[in-house]
Amino acid sequence: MDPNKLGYAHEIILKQYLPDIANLEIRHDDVFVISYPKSGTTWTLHIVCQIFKEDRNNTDKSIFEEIPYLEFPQGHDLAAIDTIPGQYELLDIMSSPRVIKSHLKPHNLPRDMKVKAPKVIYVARNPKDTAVSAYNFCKLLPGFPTLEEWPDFFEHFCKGTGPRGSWFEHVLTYWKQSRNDPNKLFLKFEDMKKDLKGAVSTISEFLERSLSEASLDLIVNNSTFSAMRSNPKTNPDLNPGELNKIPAQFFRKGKVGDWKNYFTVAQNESFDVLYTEKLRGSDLTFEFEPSHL
Ligand code: PPS
Repeated sequence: MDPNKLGYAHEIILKQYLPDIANLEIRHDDVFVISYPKSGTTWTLHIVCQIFKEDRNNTDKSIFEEIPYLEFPQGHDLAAIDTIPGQYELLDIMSSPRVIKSHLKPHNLPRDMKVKAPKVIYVARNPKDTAVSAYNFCKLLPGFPTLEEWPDFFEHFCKGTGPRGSWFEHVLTYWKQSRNDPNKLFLKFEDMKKDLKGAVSTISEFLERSLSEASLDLIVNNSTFSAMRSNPKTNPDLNPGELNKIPAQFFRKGKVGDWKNYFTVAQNESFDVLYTEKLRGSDLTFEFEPSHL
C-alpha cells in the first residue's frame, strides 16, 4: 500500500475517507467504542451488542459484519483500495441505536459528535501488552507496511511512529476528555480481565440498560476469552466470510503480562522511564501483572 495514502504514521487508515467522516451526521443515541488498536475493542463491542440485543435484529451476523468500523474499507481487496467505499457509508441506513467502532483520534471523529454528544466507550490496555498484541497482529497482515522484527516494532512503538501511531497520545487525549464527561466511559482491559461481571454491569449502567441477574450472567459467560474464541460471530478466524482472508490469529492469548515474553530487560527499563515521563501528572495508571484473584 502506498504510505502516502495513509493518514498518520503508518496507521491503517485511508486519507480519502477523513473529510467525509468529519462531516458525518451523528445521532444522540449512537454508541461509539473507541480504542488504540488491540486494547479490547472487540471484547467491549461484543458486550455492548449483547446489552442491546433486544434493540438489534441483525444477530445472525458476525460482530465484524454487524458493527461498522468507521475508518475502514468495505472489504480487504487492497488492489482496489483507491475506489473501495468506506464502512462509514453504511451508517445512514442503519437503525438506532447504532454501535460504531473506531480507532481514530478525537480530531478525526465526526464534528457532529460535539453537538449530539453520543455515548463513547473508550477501552485502554497497558501499553506493553498492547504493543505485543499489535506486533503479532501487524506482522501477519498481508500488504500493510510491516515491522517484522520485535526490536524494530518496539522502537517505533516507543517513538509513536509504528503501524498504529502513538499509544501515549491516543490514550492520554481520550483520558483527559473522558474525565468529568458523563457521556464518556473509560475502561481498562486489565479491570475487565479481573472482574468481567463488574465491567458488564458498569457498561450496562452507562448505557442506561438494566440487566436481570440471569442476563448479566449470560453476557459474562458469552464474553470470556474462551467463549469468544470459539464463537464464529466474534472470532474472525472462524468466520467463513471476507475476514478469514487475514491470516492473523485474532484471539491470540488475551492475557495480562504476555509482554514479559517479548520485552528484554533493557527494553523494559527504557519503556518504564518513558511511561513514567509521559503519564506524569495524568492520574492514569495501568496494571502490568496478571491478577491472582
Ligand atoms: S482490534 O483489531 O484493534 O479491534 O483488536 P482488539 O479487539 O482491540 O484487541 C484484540 C486483543 O484483545 C483480546 N481479547 C480478549 N482478551 C480477553 N478476553 C476476551 N474476551 C477477549 N476478546 C479479545 C485478543 O485476544 C487480543 O489480544 P492478544 O493479547 O493479542 O491475545
